[in-house]
Amino acid sequence: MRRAGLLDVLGRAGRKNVQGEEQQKLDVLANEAIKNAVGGSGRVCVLASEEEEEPIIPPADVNPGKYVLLFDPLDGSSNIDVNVSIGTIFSIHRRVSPGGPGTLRDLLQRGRDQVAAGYVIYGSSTVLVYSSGQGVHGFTLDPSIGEFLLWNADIRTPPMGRYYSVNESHWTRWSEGYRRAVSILKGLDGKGRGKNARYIGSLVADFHRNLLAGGVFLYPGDSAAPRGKLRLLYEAAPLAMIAEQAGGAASDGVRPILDIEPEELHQRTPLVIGSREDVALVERVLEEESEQAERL
Ligand code: AHM
Ligand code: MG
Repeated sequence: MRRAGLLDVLGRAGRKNVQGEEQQKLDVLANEAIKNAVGGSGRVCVLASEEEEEPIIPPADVNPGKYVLLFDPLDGSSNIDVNVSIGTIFSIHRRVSPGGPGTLRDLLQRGRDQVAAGYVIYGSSTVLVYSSGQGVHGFTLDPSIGEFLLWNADIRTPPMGRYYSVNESHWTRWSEGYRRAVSILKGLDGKGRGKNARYIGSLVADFHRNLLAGGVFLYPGDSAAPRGKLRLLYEAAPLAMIAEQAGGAASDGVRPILDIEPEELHQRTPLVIGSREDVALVERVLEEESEQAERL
């Protein structure tokens, strides 16, 4: 990616992925790179990618491993061509099927059962953040030696944040609950100072900033897309594990993301993620609004 503008790897690949979204050349390259690196490693029995409709079975000459990998090879595709931070998100489960090639059942597990999850950001520096259930650890790539070096052994997120991050151009399609929640985050209820707005449009980068500085990221469902845009298994669940492990929270507006039982591989979910008290505030407002709607 660092040399993307110098090679013929920018722009559209000329085909659409399973979500019906235009694939970029780098989406396709990143997908192949991860499949090649992990698929043949002997550690996984099945993989699933945001860019591929079906589960990916490792080559037949490799013994199936005991883990399962789900990944979004390049998150923030619309930012690739404009040199804005993008990333890779990964989610790792232990297989539940007894042996042989992995199955759909291995892939459709609750976020709560992840053994590890994390992301890499390709930003002003390349950063890896992961958790295996004992806190969140951050590493920075030192390009002079080609190694990731520990920069934060125990990342904690502030209980309440400075930022709110949401694509407000969708305001007219939101429910009354989301409109009121975002109004409060902006301080329009007159009770607090309100938060600063920050929105990059790359989930990994928006999430990472809010993880470190404190804040809440929202991608609501709306009248055009009731379950929102983001994918449960490739985006929401792995970042939810990081958020919770760092002392934050992640919700679909009603329940913790990590408790959702997935029904299909490319399932979407509304996402409210970040500082604990901010996520709780949004959940509370949504609940009040739905109670009021029931009374009417
Ligand atoms: P992608 O995985 O195809 O890149 O799509 C997901 C991205 C997220 O990184 C980001 O939060 C969101 O889409 C931005 O969407 P929008 O442009 O609707 O705000
Ligand atoms: Mg993505």
